Amino acid sequence: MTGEDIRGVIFDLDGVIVTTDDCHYRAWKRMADEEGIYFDRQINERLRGVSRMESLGIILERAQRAYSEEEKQSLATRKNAYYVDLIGSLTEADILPGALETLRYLKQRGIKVAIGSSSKNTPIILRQVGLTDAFDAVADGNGITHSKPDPEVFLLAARLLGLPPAKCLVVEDADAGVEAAVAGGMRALGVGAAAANPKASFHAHSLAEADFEMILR
Ligand code: B16
Ligand code: MG
Repeated sequence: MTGEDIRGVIFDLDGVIVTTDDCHYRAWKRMADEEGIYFDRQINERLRGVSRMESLGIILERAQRAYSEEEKQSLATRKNAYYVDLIGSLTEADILPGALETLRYLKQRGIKVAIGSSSKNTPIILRQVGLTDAFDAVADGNGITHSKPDPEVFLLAARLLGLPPAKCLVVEDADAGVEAAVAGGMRALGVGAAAANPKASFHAHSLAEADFEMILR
């Protein structure tokens, strides 16, 4: 399948444009340690692209007791405070290799670019790394009810770009995100942890290695 009719590229944020994945891990780890809940990097892999409350649900699978809804809200709020503190130190240096070059290349070819992220902290992250004005549209966790693998965030991004889903390519590092793209009728480029996802139409180790000339041919 070629990408000759791709008119817009929707980028996932965490793990594709910026290295916030380690901040998520450290914030969840601190909260889990304080609660005496076992949590490691392998479990953390299951949280990629998944919303904050759904991520908490996965972490609580290892809890020794049941938590009430109120307690769950409070744990999620605590984790987010740790996370917001950590992302306060992000700078342009945390933009992943190849991201800026890719954005420049796509703009030059007249391709529209958007963010499609599950994160409610998307505006803070974009501001921290100096990319607030780099996208034609931003769809994030603040504008949706269902997170990946539901296609809602990508369908919103496509609508904001004024493009039908079939003309959009999604770049994702999470299996849940690749599934969301396909469910929304879009093609996906799998990178990082999703580089081997068979549901993606294109694959690359990272954005730095993605061949957009080939993808858009
Ligand atoms: P927040 P993405 C996702 O971002 C992260 O991969 C996931 O780990 C996180 O739980 C989710 O955002 C929600 O983030 O707590 O900041 O709202 O990969 O969709 O850009
Ligand atoms: Mg991601």
